[in-house]
Amino acid sequence: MERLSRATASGALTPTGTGIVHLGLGAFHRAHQAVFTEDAIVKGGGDWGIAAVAPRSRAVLDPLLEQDLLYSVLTVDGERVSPRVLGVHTQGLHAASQPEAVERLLADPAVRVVTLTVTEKAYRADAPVMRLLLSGLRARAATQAPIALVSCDNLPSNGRRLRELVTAELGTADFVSFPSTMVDRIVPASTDATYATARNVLGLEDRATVAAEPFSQWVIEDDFPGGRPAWDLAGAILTDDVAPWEGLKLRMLLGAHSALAYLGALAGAPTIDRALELPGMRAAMERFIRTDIAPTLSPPEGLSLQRYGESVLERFANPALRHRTLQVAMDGSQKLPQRLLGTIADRRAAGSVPVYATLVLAAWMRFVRGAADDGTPLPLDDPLADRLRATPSLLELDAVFPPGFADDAELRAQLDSWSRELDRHGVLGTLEALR
Ligand code: CS2
Repeated sequence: MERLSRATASGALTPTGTGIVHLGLGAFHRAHQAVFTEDAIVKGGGDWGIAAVAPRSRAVLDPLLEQDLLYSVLTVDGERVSPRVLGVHTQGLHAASQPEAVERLLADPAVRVVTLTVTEKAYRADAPVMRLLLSGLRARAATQAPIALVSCDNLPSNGRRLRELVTAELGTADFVSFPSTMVDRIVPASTDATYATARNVLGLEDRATVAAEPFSQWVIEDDFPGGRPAWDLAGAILTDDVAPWEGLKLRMLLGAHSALAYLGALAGAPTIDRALELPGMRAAMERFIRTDIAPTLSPPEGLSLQRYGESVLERFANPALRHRTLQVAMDGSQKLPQRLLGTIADRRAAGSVPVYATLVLAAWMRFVRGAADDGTPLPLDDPLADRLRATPSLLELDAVFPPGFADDAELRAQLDSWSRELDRHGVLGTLEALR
């Protein structure tokens, strides 16, 4: 079968220039920021083509380069598949082997926006991708050409986080802004099944395709000193306060996502939709959302927490996504603070013990021990894996838990009780008893 390329796919967008550097060429970027940006160029114009930088792995970069930087996004919803070929990328670079080329781009005044999807664990000055960003900014200081650095990672106040990191290393840099954003679209890692679907619907071989859910959302703090694409025309919400959106996404959507990942993996569910179908799981998730999470949130104006919660579970139920529980379970030590521990801390401060949130925490602790309920080994893919496995009492780990957790007797008692339940009855028996 012929390969997707500019020769085989007519009509793909050809940007007029490169205005954006994107760091982190994963599945998420290709189905989220790239799509918003292509739509923004089509609707609002501008030389906003994207130079995409793969930090370490060439697994996506090489196929993309072989395909003239074209790839397809397959929007999947039950049985329906809608393909779309994207042409918004103008360059593809490999940070580990081409650092100078990336630095030159970061210093180029024509580039006015940098977007990042580098995952939670890269927000430290010694992460290679951050070192590269910092050296690019040092070079840029010569012209002081305005630029916005846009974190698209699932961290609270992601813009402020990035600002603190950058200014601690470079001092204040007035030519740089750090808008916070909330990004949302479920985009699982591609598998052989995704490549096969692409062949079917495109009639072409696409080794860089991604499948994603229909839902897509981007809420952006509007602070772009060098201008920006017309993302608003592409459906993004430009605002001066991202915080309420971020709380919703981190605690409600991602809290429930991680809950399904750990409880599901322990019970042997390979994917998120299958985890949600386990007996008693949906009811447990509904109560987790309603009784533990919702009271800690102040939603954006006009948005109903109940409807948001329902829509989250509907999205997770999409059987076409086949999002692996083990993929979502990855890097728990980096994810749980913003997804779960804030909810627990807020409920404790209000005087209650969040029963379901504590069950999820107990499930993560059991997951860390490395075996599913039926004894099948479970991988621990986490930057703190060694420490997690070596620590007898995980609550004492201050790299993960805020102060106070370990001394909270009521919380410990609830957690111990769940751990005993899980030991005796597994996830399925525990959920059964909750019904
Ligand atoms: C997932 C997220 O892998 C994970 O941790 O929870 O990638 C999630 O699918 C996206 O943030 C949804 O927008």
